[in-house]
Amino acid sequence: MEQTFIILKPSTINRGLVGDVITRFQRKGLIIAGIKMMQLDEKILREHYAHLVDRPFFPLLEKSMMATPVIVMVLRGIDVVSVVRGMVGATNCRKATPGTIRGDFGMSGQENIVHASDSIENAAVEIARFFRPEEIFDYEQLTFPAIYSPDDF
Ligand code: IDP
Ligand code: MG
Repeated sequence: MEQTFIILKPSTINRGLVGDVITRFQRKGLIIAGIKMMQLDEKILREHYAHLVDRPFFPLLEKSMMATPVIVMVLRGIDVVSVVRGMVGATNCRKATPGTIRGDFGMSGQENIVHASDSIENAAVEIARFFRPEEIFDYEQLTFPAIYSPDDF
């Protein structure tokens, strides 16, 4: 089943929103396949945000992403990459639709609560960057038959 990669950014940690954000993913019916806390450094951020290293705001982004440890997660579900991007909302929290995580929990473009992979290909690369294979668990959550119909597969 498809997997995506999430970071609960320092804005989530500092604002005490860890439970609220994870609850949203669980209520949606997404399976937590991996979860841990870690301190990011310049090396991993330059890889993770390679598409932004030349942007003027990159030093500020780097500093903000290292401000506290973060929580990284792997979520599993059918079409999970696009489902989670929809749940997360537009990059700038002020423009994100109410009802999305960024739309409901933030007011900033940069301090925007979560990272979520933007494609299946990038999800695979990001999961491999942040997790060892043995940190990702393949198990059958008991709610699974209630979340999906055989028709969904
Ligand atoms: P995304 O997180 O919605 O996928 P990206 O364009 O991949 O957006 O940017 C990665 C992160 O860089 C954003 O989540 C945000 O924290 C930060 N960022 C993006 N654009 C800007 C900007 O114009 N100013 C400040 N920070 C930005
Ligand atoms: Mg992105």
